[in-house]
Amino acid sequence: MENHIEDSTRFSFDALTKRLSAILRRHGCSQTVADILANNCVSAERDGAESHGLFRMAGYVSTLKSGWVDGKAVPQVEDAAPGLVRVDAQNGFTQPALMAGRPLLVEKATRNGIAAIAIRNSHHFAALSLDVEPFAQEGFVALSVINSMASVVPHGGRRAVFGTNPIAFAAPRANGLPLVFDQATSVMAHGDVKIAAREKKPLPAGVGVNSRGEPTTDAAEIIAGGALLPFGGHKGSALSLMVEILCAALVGGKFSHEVDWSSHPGAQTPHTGQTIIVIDPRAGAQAIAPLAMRVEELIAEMRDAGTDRLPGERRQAARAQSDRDGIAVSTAMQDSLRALEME
Ligand code: NDP
Ligand code: PYC
Repeated sequence: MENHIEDSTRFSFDALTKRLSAILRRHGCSQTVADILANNCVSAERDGAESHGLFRMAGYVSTLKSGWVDGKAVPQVEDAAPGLVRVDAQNGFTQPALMAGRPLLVEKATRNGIAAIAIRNSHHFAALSLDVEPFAQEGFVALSVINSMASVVPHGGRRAVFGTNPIAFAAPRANGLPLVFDQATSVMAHGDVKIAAREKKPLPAGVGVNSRGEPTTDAAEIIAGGALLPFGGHKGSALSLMVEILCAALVGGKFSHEVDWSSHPGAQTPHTGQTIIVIDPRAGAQAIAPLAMRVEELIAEMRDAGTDRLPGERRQAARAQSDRDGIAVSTAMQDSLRALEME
């Protein structure tokens, strides 16, 4: 399907996924990995997650070419404990590792009421919402965290130690699509800073500092040796600290400040870890109201209090439009994809 509007063209999900998969294959991914990553990237674009959709393709290709990541890695799943699955991604991407460990994780969460997956030796360069939402679609509550590369100054600190370290949460709703939030623990995601730098747009005050540690609203200065700040001062900083512990110390991976890709020029994907905790709200809950109904009650109260936008609603609206009309791809992005097809 193609449908031209202004300076973009709309493509079907499948057409775009096939195209991205072919690019990833061309640059060193196995067919399995290429299909999983392409699906993930197109899903983010479909959901209006500009900083983690097609925009990431150039980074994936550059990283594959640098030899920093193994695009053909086969993840090793370990049955670590009754409530814990560990996966060694073998220096591959995180999404195939999650896919490999998922059946055992769901089995354990169903049997125990709760289970976690701890993925190490992995690269995540994507939107975290896509990792948790499918669990809520199956009736589970899911919470995931992921660390990245040092780009955020801890509260009170003088240099970047934390990654932008997002937290994503998903819960089923009785009368709607799952409730999902997905947010970096920095004031702004690094991807959005890169987009602002490309478009030469000033950032709001309070996003980051330059290489001398002075406040700046220039995105280019943040990228060139500057750093981001955690959202909410010491509170966001504490959440980012927790993400580091859950994604490095717990899983056996690197802290964001330990990611050193200097020997692989062109590398962009953080080589870190991921943790997902999955809870089955149906476990032992015969005597209490179903969680999905209670979520609905809370949302009704929020609406009554005046809330007109829930987290995830913009994403859902973008998805609905993409499903209806196709996914809009700008002319500039089409040029960029064409270049990756020729490289
Ligand atoms: P945003 O600040 O844009 O949004 C964070 C959350 O708040 C979303 O769930 C969003 O819902 C919701 N939201 C935004 N505005 C409102 C509002 N006015 N009222 C109610 N809810 C609102 O996200 P970030 O910039 O922090 O993160 C962007 C993406 O970057 C995420 O997908 C994240 O996973 C990704 N990322 C990935 C990293 C990695 O290492 N892989 C590192 C850092 C970030 P909605 O989505 O509907 O707008
Ligand atoms: O946008 O902050 C970000 C990011 C880091 C790694 C992947 N995305």
